[in-house]
Amino acid sequence: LMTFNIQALDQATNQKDLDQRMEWFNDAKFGMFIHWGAYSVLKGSWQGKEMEFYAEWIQAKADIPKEQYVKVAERFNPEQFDADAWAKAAYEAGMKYMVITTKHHEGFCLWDSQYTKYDIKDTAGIDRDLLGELSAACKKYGLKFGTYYSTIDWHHDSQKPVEGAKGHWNKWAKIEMVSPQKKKEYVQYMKNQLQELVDRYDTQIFWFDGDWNDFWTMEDGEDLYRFLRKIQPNAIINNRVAKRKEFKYDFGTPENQTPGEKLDYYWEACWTINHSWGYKAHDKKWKSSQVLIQKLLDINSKGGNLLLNVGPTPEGTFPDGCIDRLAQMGQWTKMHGEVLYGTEYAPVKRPSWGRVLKKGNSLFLHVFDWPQNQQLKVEGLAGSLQKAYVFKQANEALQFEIDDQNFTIKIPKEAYDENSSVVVLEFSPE
Ligand code: FHN
Repeated sequence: LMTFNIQALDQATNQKDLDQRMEWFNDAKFGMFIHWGAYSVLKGSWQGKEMEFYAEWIQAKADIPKEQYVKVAERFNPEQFDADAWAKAAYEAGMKYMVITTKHHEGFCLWDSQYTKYDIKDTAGIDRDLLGELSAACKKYGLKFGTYYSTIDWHHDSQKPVEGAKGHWNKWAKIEMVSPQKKKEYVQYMKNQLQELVDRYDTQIFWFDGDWNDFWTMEDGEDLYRFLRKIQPNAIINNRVAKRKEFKYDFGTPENQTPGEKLDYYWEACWTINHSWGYKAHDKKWKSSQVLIQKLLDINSKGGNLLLNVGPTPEGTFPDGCIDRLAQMGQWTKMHGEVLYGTEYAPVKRPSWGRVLKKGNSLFLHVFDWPQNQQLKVEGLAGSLQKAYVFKQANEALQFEIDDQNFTIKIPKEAYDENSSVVVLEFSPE
């Protein structure tokens, strides 16, 4: 295997261009992930048995032979799909971009690709341009449109499961190329399809997945990263286009959990509202909107974005549990947009009572648990504090004490309510 030359890539990615490309993303803070495909038809169950693990892995977990799984894809029929409703729900939740699985590991394409018959047109007989409708709806609501593309492909004849692969990532997670020639063909297949996603849907975000296998996509001369830089220069690319452990361009994508500290590169965490990316009829364990908002703020306080996932039904609707969570998050983001978007990591010690965001010369103390002693302590703060007040109550200055780099702000009891869970600290310009 030719080693991946990350240094060679540096010429293709200088920090100034990267910062310029990532600016909208860095300000956006919050996006919607959509997992929708042939797997949605099965709703997480196979032959009457509810499967464990993610619904989009059902072909692997139930070990469904390819020819039998094609019959599942033939049943994909999103008769209630309403792109405007999806984009509107994302917009009203306060999300600034949307990333949809155009081809997940199963290999089924959510658009009529000229490079395969395994797509919505030739296999499922769907005449609608689903991605075209969705990218247009995202444009209407001012959302950036992004495309998830799996580098592993359980349907393509270039790949086969690694026999005897053990454990959680059973045989369909570890795949290998059947021959060097087939690998070349597959890399070209990917490039052809990614070109289609650019030409037809003007994708602004390439979201790759499947890097735990091999990063053949980044071998010199064949690497997808440089290819995409050329065909869609302003688009941003997640780091699973290679091995996410070594490769951090354009933005890193740790799964679900978030790091303890700020990362020294652009990054985004993805999370599900329940516990499966693809639709699982029996998974009703919806996280509360409070948990989701606190997750958003935790990630933002460490310099990252939250990509929150919805797994639509096979008919093309959002599950009920998602709709009300998204609406509740929208109420919060609408009220707190000023102290959320365009913020950045605040260089202070992370407090136990909440999370801190920075914007210009202000700090926003997002309080999750009001301290009983009515005092908010912020440690490791530099700068001269001019004014402290509860968000939207700027004319009621709060008392504060300074002890070296530790600030204690006194909060009157009447300020404690869920609509004013933010304290603003204004510092004099450095
Ligand atoms: O295997 C996929 C999984 O199905 C899902 O798409 C998540 C989303 O980030 N990514 C992979 C697991 O890391």
